[in-house]
Amino acid sequence: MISLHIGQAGNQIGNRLWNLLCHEEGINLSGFPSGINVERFEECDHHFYFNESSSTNDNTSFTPRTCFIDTDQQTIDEILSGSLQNIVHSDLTCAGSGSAHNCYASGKFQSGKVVVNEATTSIRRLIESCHNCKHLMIYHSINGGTGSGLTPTLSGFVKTIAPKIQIVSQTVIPSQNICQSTTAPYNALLCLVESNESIDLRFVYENEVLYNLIDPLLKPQHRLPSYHHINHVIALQSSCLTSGERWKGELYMSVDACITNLIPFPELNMITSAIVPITRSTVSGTNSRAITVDAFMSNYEVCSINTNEGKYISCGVLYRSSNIPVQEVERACFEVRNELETPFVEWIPSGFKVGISPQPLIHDKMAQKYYTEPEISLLKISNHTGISNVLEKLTTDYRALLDKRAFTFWYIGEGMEEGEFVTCQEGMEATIAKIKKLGEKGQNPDGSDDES
Ligand SMILES: Nc1nc2c(ncn2[C@@H]2O[C@H](COP(=O)(O)OP(=O)(O)OP(=O)(O)O)[C@@H](O)[C@H]2O)c(=O)[nH]1
Ligand SMILES: [Mg+2]
Repeated sequence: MISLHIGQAGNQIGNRLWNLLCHEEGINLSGFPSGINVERFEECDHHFYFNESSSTNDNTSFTPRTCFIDTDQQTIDEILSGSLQNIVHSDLTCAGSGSAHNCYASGKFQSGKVVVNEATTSIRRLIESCHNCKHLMIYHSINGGTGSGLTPTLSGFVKTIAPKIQIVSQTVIPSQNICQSTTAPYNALLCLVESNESIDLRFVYENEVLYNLIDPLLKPQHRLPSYHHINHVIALQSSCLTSGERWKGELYMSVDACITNLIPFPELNMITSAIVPITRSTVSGTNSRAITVDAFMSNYEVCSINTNEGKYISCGVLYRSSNIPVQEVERACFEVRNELETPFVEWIPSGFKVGISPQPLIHDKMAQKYYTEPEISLLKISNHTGISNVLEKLTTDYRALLDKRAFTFWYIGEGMEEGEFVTCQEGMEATIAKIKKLGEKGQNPDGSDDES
């Protein structure tokens, strides 16, 4: 796995991610075994996230297989002078000479141009440094200019030089009710449509939803959620997703299997997730049945999707616990699907992919202050027809700006063609129509209905 952190949000999430991964794998922030939990360290496949090297005195050290990229030097300086300074050195970073000032076209053309050669060289070197690189994970927000404009170029580059690498993204999309920048709808839609072919699976997050989820956890300590807190949830999602590959157990689920099971058609690649019982203030149970039922009956999703409306297309459930019977999990999933009648599309008879990691979820020091470490936790990842409402809201905002041709001169001035705006809108409208059709009763994926 190679991790790319693009733009300010991507870099800040990266900061939390590598603090967490080092802590849970038993590696200190200088890249050496920390000696804290020897068992956890020894049972882990560190090669999933790290490159290993031996130094002269036979000390094994680990280097994150990652690159921190931004058009803005300041973001990179913060990484190089922050908590990761002894493990992320400047050869794992690429900085430009000025931000893309919230304009996708600048991130794609002008500001992006300054950093793109160095970034592609670094990515090529990272791919060559792995024995058999299977996945690349991109962390970014698509509200600003760099995370939206540079990502399609870099993911397209990876698909050109290494088409077999599966690209997964952890994408912060504009929130429905909080204003983050006036041009966010353009940046987001242009990026989503342009990178749709190169990104195989995309996990989406809305900051507003994350704030609301974790606010009750912080209230008792009179704290308000900050990026620090919500970035931890995004980092935790990656940690849970890959936990089964790093600590193999009886029912292990690979990232590959996850992609195959979740994506029935390439364009339906937007996935929502929920981590239970982390993102809530009360723990309703400590067995797999209780948390499975809770994860499906309540809404802990990290984007503004209502899973009680619409239908699941496919779904993955990944448990983390050192003591969890496979039968109990299988029984819980059966119950959710059949007895509680969770709505699934009719044309996928078995909508679950199940995995168990024997390594329980843990938090690094910063996060231990706010989050609990349950004995059993569950990451639920869903391809759900409700994502069409999220995309529709974004498209409505995009259309409102475009109808007035507001701000388009900035984009055209940076090198975009005016026609691209309409093509993008039409592309997204077609995707939304397809998702909605899939949720209609008796509707087959090819658009025909059961009676015809
Ligand atoms: N979850 C999360 N969201 C962030 C963070 N920092 C910024 N954002 C969100 O991302 C949006 C802008 O994205 P940035 O990542 O700052 O922009 P950028 O990709 O650096 O692009 P430019 O600054 O325009 O070149 C902001 O409006 C925020 O909504 C962060 O640390 N975590
Ligand atoms: Mg920036």
